[in-house]
Amino acid sequence: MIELYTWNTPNGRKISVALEEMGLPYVVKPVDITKKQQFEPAFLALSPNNRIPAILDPEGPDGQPISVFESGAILLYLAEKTGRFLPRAPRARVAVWEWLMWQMGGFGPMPGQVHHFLLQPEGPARDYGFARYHAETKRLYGVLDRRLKGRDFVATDEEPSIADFAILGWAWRHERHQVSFAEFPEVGAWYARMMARPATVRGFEVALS
Ligand SMILES: N[C@@H](CCC(=O)N[C@@H](CS)C(=O)NCC(=O)O)C(=O)O
Repeated sequence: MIELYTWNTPNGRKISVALEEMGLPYVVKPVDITKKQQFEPAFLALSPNNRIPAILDPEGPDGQPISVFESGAILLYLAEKTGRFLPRAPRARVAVWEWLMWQMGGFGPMPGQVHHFLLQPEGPARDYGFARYHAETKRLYGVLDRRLKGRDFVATDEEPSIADFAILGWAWRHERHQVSFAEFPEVGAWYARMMARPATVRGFEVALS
């Protein structure tokens, strides 16, 4: 069974959602990042960047165990393993890569900075950091909103892809980074569509901490 090393965060939720959607059996191994467990040698052996999530698949390529860190790499690995949520047709496949990389490079790091600055003591440094990253986060929501116009899913037509799972993990925290779906109605409709999927709901409900 796949071991999922994780915590209850947006990047962690991407993988529990994907595992549930793919119907893969897994066991959660909580890594309490509030207690610095991500720096313990056993975890660093799986995830040298001391970040969750990571997985250990006892039945990797050639039937041998493999560990994977970085949520985008994990999503690609699981999609390749199962043949699900990553189309084979080249154009559709490239669209999934694009939106997965868009999430990994921006729609995660930017709202993550908003969360960081909101926890700082009040003052000019907090105000500057919040204004900068909140504006960039809202710009990204605007990009997503325009992309979703006339589409059910971010990169694919018939069913969601791993790009939807990746983006959903962060959209799940929209209130925390102070973004209202009233301003981004296409994102709000997509979010409701994704959250109506029983497997996705299970991915958000499973205890990760
Ligand atoms: N690019 C990484 C980011 C992972 C990441 O930032 N994880 C956070 C929780 S969401 C973490 O483990 N933080 C612990 C730390 O900063 O030491 C991925 O997508 O997997």
